[in-house]
Amino acid sequence: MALNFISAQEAAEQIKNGDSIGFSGFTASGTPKVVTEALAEKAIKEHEAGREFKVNMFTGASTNDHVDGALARANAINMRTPYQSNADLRKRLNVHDAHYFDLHLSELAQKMRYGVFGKLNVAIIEATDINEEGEIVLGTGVGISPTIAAMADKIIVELNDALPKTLRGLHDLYLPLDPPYRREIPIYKASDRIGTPILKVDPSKIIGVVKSSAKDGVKGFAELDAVTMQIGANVCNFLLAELRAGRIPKEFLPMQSGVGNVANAVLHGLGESKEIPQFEMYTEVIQDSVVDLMEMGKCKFASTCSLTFSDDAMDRVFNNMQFFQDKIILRPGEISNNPEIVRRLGLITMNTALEADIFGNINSTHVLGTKMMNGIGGSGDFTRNAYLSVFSCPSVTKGGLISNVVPMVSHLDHSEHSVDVLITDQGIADLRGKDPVQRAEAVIENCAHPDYKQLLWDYVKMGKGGQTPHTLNAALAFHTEFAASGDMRNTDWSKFA
Ligand code: 0RQ
Repeated sequence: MALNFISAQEAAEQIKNGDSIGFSGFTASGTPKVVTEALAEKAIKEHEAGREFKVNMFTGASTNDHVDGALARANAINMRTPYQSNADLRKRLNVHDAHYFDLHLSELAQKMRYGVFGKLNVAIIEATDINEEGEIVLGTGVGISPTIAAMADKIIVELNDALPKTLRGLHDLYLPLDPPYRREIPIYKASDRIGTPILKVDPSKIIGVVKSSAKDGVKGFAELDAVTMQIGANVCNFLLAELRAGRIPKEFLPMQSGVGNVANAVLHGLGESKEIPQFEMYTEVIQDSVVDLMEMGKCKFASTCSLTFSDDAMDRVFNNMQFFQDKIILRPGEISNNPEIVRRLGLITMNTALEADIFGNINSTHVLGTKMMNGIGGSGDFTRNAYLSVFSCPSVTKGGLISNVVPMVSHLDHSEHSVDVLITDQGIADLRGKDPVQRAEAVIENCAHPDYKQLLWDYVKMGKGGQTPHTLNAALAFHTEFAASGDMRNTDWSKFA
């Protein structure tokens, strides 16, 4: 069957109000770029004509502005899962214009296959290459592509000529059998290949191929500031101490690292350190710093779900595919984030908190307890199953008006049971083997900003006993004080005595 090239508008015309759509990609990488812009225009016209037009959206992780941004601005999103990081969508979901639930990324594909979220009408898949037999070479991110390609009634392919044909061979696509038939996923080291490099879809489901030329458009990193650099240095020093103590074997262990400036600073620090041996990554996202680490020979292999590189770093990789080809594997999110493999490989995981409490609980998602920032993403998949789970964040934010170390987190994503170490610009709190009061001491002394240390100690001392000495009517006083006066430092415990 010959490929049917259509315009983005023609593709959008095939999508109906209420449809459920699955998208390829993970972060901006490998995510479609043109059909959703046309879909957003269609939604706006439908709304102007007084008709309802909203769709349900399933993705690997966050997307790009062409997807979440355009559709959020058009108010065309009914349901959205599992993760987003777009400012316009954030506004919509915090007022319930869009019904968003964040979900551990590794769980989405299987839940979709079991039918938890109903039928999938359309899959929109970015491709580097496609042939008439329905063999697709995916782009720079995989996400839930194998599952949505198998489930959707119709498939729209965005064939992107900005992607080099040499991407062929980088992907390793594997769909596990669903329970009760699942066997072990046979990955025993980060570089094991277990699947196929090509996504095979039923060609009769492909309703059209839309041409595109847009790059992923991932932004480069801000210059590292003093706080970020200090956090990065603290994480490196901690890992070095663990290595010297033999708690990390001399061969090192594979690492997962979240996204953002802190993660970038940590990886940069590891690259600088002579004592850290060559290491592998088993992670969901690799950023620019990993390109540097590979070029300098420090990172010998990365298994990931996406290449979240700035355009400059992507060009460096695309222009030197011979070098990178055998150092990177791109896997589906349900494999890159798979708890079984994370536990088997003994990962060191490094993720970011919005706030941590003195007992080691982490809030990564809800600003001041109510407003969704992004979502839990893959942080729970990795943290809960890690050999060594590290969380980091600055000790304060908004110039010190907010302490990121609080008596009790205002929303819980990662509990004290899953968090081994907390690291801020102030220092390192190793929480392993400590009871709640010992953890509180480590967190307050080592991680809290000096402006907040006494307040936090006074909170602990106010407790009337129990294993975890909370004072329940005061536990969220930092947050209520910020709401009242705009400065957590004004918290007055005498009100609660
Ligand atoms: O506000 O935007 O107004 O400046 O929150 O904070 O310090 O810039 O942090 O960009 O590294 O993101 C946890 C959100 C951190 C991210 C989170 C305010 C602060 C700023 C952002 P502004 P920073 P980052 C891999 C694994 C969950 C998913 C995950 C995340 C804004 O890392 O989404 O880990 N993690 N996935 O001022 C109120 C506080 C605050 C606060 C910070 N305590 N109270 N506001 N802010 N702390 C990736 C994937 O899963 C794909």
